[in-house]
Amino acid sequence: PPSPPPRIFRSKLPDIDIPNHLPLHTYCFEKLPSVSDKPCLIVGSTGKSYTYGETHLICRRVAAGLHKTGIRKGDVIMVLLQNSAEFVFTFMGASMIGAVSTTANPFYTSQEIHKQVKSSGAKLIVTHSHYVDKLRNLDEETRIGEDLTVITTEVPPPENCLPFSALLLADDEANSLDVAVDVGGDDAAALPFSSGTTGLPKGVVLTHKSLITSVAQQVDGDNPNLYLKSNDVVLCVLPLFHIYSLNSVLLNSIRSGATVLLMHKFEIGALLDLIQRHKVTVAALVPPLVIALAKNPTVNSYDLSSVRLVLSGAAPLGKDLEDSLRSRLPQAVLGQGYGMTEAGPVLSMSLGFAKEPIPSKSGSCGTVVRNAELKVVHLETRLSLGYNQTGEICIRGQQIMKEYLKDPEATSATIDEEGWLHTGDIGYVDEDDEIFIVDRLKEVIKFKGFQVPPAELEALLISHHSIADAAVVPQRDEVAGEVPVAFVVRSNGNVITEEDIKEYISKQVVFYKRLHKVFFVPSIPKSPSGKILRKDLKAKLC
Ligand code: AYL
Repeated sequence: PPSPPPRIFRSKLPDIDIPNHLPLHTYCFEKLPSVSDKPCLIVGSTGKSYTYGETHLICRRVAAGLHKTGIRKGDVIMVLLQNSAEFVFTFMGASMIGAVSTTANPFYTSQEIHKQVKSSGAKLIVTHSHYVDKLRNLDEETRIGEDLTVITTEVPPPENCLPFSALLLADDEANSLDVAVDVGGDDAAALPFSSGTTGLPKGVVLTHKSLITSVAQQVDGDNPNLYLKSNDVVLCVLPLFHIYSLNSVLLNSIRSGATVLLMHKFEIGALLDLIQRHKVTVAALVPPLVIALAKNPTVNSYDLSSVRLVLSGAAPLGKDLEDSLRSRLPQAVLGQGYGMTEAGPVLSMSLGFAKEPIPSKSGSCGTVVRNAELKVVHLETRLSLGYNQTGEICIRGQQIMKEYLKDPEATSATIDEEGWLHTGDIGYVDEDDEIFIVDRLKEVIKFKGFQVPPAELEALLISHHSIADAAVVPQRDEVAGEVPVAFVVRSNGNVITEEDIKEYISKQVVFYKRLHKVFFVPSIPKSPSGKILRKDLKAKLC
């Protein structure tokens, strides 16, 4: 019999017209004339601020500068920066000439950076001077200053690198260049990396259209789902190289004419001081930062009464934690956003943040964003389910990624012929249309909201001559949410120890991918097709 029509969940807010034919920067700076003199960026560590007018002008100068170094439409540049004004100038400047920014964690090891440079095809990297050593000898073919342009934000730049000021062409040059490129719509704007539902990190092609749609779904319309005002001061402590902060903090704020307070790293004292000093009104956090705000005793010595809205996302936020933060910040609306890099990224958000708010329950991820469709499908039958029935969450709309870069197979395993993106998350929608995530079907491990792809660690483990087979799975952790642990089969006669293995991995990966435990086993349980039975391994941890 023909399958019944899917049960589709929609926002309670009406659809709106989204000008997603525009280039991203044009859309974000659309209200420039009315906010030109208002602060756009404040650098937390120095207090330096840039008005909207200044920010836009510097972005244009950087656009012209990138063009002068040979970057053209469709070229990829890597933004390897901590949160800084230069991050914003580079990302927006690249957009203006149709270049694509691949963002990466500056704490990555040389090896991790190398993989992303190769896979993205980046021709230019903007970074801090002290990370340049990690870029030297990426491989024999990639020489700094020859095959790869490296720009540093500090002066003087290290050998063969250029200073950021080299990008800042004079105003008249920037104006005359008027890099008349035709960009927007289906052209790529951002290329974050994500392992998605399985395997190694892949480039996620987010177009001008997808990013504009996502931002509009959050902050546009007469009754925006996330109501940001031009007098808001939005805390930007989450790293901009991750799509959560890039989209929901930076792009949303610029579109709304709000002020972005940049913090280059998290430190509780500095954070509290900045919130108090700059009267932060909106804070985007991840659960470990919610824990810090809810539990750290120093919080009581600061005046945080300016905070009116706290958004948590990227990992599950327990009801108890949400409730304890609520008692610390009674004046603020707390709620969650649920996103996935591939989904553009936001799938749902609390309507408690709307201009005309509808409160959401503790533990809920809010309601699907407007101009999008969400369904929950049965894990075996793939049929779509109704209220309160648990299954895989799927999303459809113009905000989702175009594709995985140069990986049609992974793309079609994630987005089906009808345009539904399969998240690999397990959840349900309750009778008030609120979304609850209860589990994860996909293999990715989330350490404080950062992705740890097991396949990446397994490949490293298996490359060791003393290891015959390996599997990496998440273990629950009070603070980080999850930490990676490994099951390892030693190869014949080898006596490699847990410490040897941990050290072997930690030399090659960023801190949050480090193994917390190694268990030696005689074999890795696998399905007849060779897939690791992760559930069985996870069960051993309880
Ligand atoms: P990625 N609750 C539970 N799990 C979550 C949540 C949440 N609120 N948000 C994200 N996840 C998990 O690609 C989920 O498994 O993007 C999802 O598939 O690094 C995975 O994290 C995606 O991880 C926002 C709010 C963006 C959140 C985001 C998340 C981006 C994380 C914009 O406003």
